[in-house]
Amino acid sequence: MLSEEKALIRTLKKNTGGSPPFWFMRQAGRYLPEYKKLRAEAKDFLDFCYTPDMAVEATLQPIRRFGMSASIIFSDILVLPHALGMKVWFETGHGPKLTALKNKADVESLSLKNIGEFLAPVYEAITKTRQALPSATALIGFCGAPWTLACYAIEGGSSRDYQSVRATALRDPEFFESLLMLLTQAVIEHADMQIKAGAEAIQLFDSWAGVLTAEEFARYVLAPSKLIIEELRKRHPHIPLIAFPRGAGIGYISMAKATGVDAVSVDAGLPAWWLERYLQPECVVQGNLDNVLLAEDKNAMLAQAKHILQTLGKKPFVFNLGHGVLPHTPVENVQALSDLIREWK
Ligand code: 1CP
Repeated sequence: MLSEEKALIRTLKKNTGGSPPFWFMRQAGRYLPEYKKLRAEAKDFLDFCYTPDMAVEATLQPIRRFGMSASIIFSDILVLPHALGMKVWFETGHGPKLTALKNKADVESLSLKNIGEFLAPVYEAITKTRQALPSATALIGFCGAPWTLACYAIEGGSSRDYQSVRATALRDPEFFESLLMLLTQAVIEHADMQIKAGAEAIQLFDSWAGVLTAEEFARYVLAPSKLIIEELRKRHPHIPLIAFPRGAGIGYISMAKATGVDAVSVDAGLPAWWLERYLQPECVVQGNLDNVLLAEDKNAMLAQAKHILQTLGKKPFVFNLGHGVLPHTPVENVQALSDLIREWK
C-alpha cells in the first residue's frame, strides 16, 4: 500500500473517513511480557537500541497484539546526543545519565559529522521494520526536540523542572544558544536520515516544554521547531510532521500557527471540548487519553476514550495518549482500548 493510502498518513494530510487511526506513545515497552523477555537478552538499553533485530522485534510486538494504525521505531531521544559525542548511559531505576555540558567549548567539542555512521543501526532497524510491517501500518520516526535534548545535555540527566537549565540559558545565553542551534541541525539530519530509511512520518518530542514561560517557549520551543519543520518540508514535502510540546497549554495553538506543523500531539491536561474549539481549526489533533487512567481503571478509561472520540472524531484526528504507556498498565486495558477505537463508527 502507498504511504498516502494508510489511515495515519491520510489523516495527517487532513482526510477523514473510517475510524480514527491510533497508536500509543511508548506502545513498545515494559508493560508487555514479550518486551521484558527481549529486554533481558540485551546487555543494556542502548545496546538494545543499536541492535537492529532487537529494535525491529520490539517495534513489531505491540502491532502483533493490538493492530495499531502506526508503529513508532524503537529507539530513544538520547541516541542523538550520544551520536554527537556526548557520553550517555542508562542506570536501572535512575533513568538516563549524560556527562553534562558546562560551556560553549563543550558544545564546540561535539560534532554533526558522525551522526549517520553512529546511528546506522537505527536507520537499518527502520528499513527492516518497514519491510516486516503489515502494509496498512505506517512507520513513525522520531527525535527529541532541541529544548528537551538541551535539558538532558545541560542537566546531565532527568530533573523535576529543569530550573538550572533555564538559569543557565539566562546566565550564559551564548552557550545555550550555540547548543540549541547545534541540536536543531542534528535533529534535521537525524529526521532526514530516518525518512530516507523508510519513516513515513516524524514526531518531535518536546517533553519538557511545559516548564517554560511563554517567552521562553517562543524562543526555545517554537523557534527551533519552526526551523526544523521548514527544512524537513523542503527536503521531504510529502512526509507529515507531528509536534508534541508536552504541557504547552495554550502554546499548542502557537505551535500550530507559528510552524504550520501538520499535527500537534496533546497531553491529557486539556479537555476535548477545548481542543475541538481552539486547536482542531488550526491543525490535526493527536491525543490525549490520560495514561494513568489507562493503567488504573478500565471502565472509566473506556468512557473517557468514547468522549474523546465523540468530540474530536468528526474532524481529522489521531487517537493517542497524553503521555507514554506506564510500565504497570494491564495488557487487557490496552487491548480493550484498541478494540474500542478500531470498532468506532
Ligand atoms: O529499560 C528500559 O526498557 C528502558 C525504558 C525506555 C524505553 C522503553 C527508555 C529509557 N526509552 C524507551 C523507548 C522510547 N523512548 C521510545 C520507543 C518507542 C515507543 O514509544 O514505543 C520513545 C519514543 C522514547 C522517547 C523518549 N525517551 C522521550 C520522549 C517521550 C516522553 O516520554 O516524554 C524521553 C523524554 C526519553 C528519555 C528517556 N529514555 C528512557 C527513559 C526512562 C526516559 C525518560 C527519563 C525522564 O523521565 O527524564
